[in-house]
Amino acid sequence: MRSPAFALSALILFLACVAGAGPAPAPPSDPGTGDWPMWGGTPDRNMVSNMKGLPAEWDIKTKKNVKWVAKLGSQSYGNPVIAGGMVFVGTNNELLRDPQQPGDRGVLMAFRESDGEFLWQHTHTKVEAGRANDWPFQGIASSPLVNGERLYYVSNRGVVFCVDTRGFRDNENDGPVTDEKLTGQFDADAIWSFDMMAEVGSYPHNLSNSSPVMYGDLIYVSTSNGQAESHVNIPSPRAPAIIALNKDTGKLVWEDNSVGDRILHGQWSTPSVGEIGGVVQVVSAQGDGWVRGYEALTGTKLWEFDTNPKDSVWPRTRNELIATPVIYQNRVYIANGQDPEHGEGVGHFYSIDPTKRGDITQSGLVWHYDKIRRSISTAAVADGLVYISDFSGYLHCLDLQTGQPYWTHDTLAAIWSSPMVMDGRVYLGDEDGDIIVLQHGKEKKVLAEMNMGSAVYGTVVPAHGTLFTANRNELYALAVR
Ligand SMILES: [Ca+2]
Ligand SMILES: [Ca+2]
Repeated sequence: MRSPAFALSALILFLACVAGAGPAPAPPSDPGTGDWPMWGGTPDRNMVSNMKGLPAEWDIKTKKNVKWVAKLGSQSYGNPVIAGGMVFVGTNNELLRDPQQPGDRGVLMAFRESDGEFLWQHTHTKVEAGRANDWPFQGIASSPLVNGERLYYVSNRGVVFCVDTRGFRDNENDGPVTDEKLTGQFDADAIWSFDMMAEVGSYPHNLSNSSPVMYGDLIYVSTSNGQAESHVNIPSPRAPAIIALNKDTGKLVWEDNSVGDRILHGQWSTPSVGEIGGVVQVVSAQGDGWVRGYEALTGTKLWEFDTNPKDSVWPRTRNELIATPVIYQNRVYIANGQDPEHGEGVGHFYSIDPTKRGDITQSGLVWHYDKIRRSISTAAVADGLVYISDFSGYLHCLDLQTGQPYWTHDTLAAIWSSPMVMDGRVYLGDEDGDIIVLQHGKEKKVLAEMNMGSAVYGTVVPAHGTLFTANRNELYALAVR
């Protein structure tokens, strides 16, 4: 006779087969056991790691707890990822590692994780149309996704690249792309590329910024399609806001253009993936200020949520979405805000129920926190608490269930980066170059504050007991000595 447990597991297996379920999604939140292979560590993009033994303080002058420092270009907006014994980060070309590749370029650099030795770089000249699509000296803002020996990112030219993490150091030129002009040990081995400007008509506004995420055989990126430099029209209103590409071939699998010609400015958010109410969804924050959820494998739109009050007016009170949506226990958490060049203003932060369908602006509203300013930060959700920072410099600690604040902290500087919860602490960098460390919990307690010498635009991320973070022109590895 079958045991009830056996019957139950057989039933679950049966239901999974009936539902045509794809591969299981990655577990939620970084387990803290090794690599940090993408923005947010895991596809749910929750800025939380279970890693222990991380440094609570360091000093870049005395080198206390500084494992190594590597030079970057003069402006670095790409958040580092760590995988396979390497660290990958986007920057610009002002370091000029290779005189054969001169001038302003976007640059992806690879370093050895153990000692920071430079391994290889992939450089891209600027888009010929100029600052309308590709702002001078901004470099590569995309945080790569690493899957095995394949690395995916979006260049400053709006091209999705798949490259070999080993470059040409494995003495193999991986294809289909095998016509690289530079094939030395410091050069990148491209595998395939997908030009979003040429293939889907994207017109990135000022900057292509999207960090890829993956589910099954698909890679998801937002296109950055936006307004013309004049801000009076959308040159490419039919271009999709989000696309899905096959990870092996780079072929387009699905696309969606629900946003149409309603883009307020640009589209610089990054998609997330998670299982929500039994359905694997891609969640995408788009240029009309709406967040949308899609069935991951088919691209079928499931829901959409407006993050702006209906009576708000762009640009004074109506915002776009630059932050990344965080998926946590059948909810989506996201703040809205504006391009940092627009300065400070009112903001909104939401807990959304993405198990609802259709226009869920009312039906899917779990709670709304309106005591936040404009934000481009991604949330961290842990132990019944939500941490979210804003561009006016405040870090807010909210109750997960109600959205009521436990405390706020003023860093006294603009914040571009995102709070990271790990090892019982919250880490957050600001534009003054300070990284603040607070105690994780309902009581506010500042533990330490370290200056990094120049603005910190990126987030502090962990791998193998070491913290990695960049200031404008240097990449730091920080570990307890
Ligand atoms: Ca190779
Ligand atoms: Ca190649």
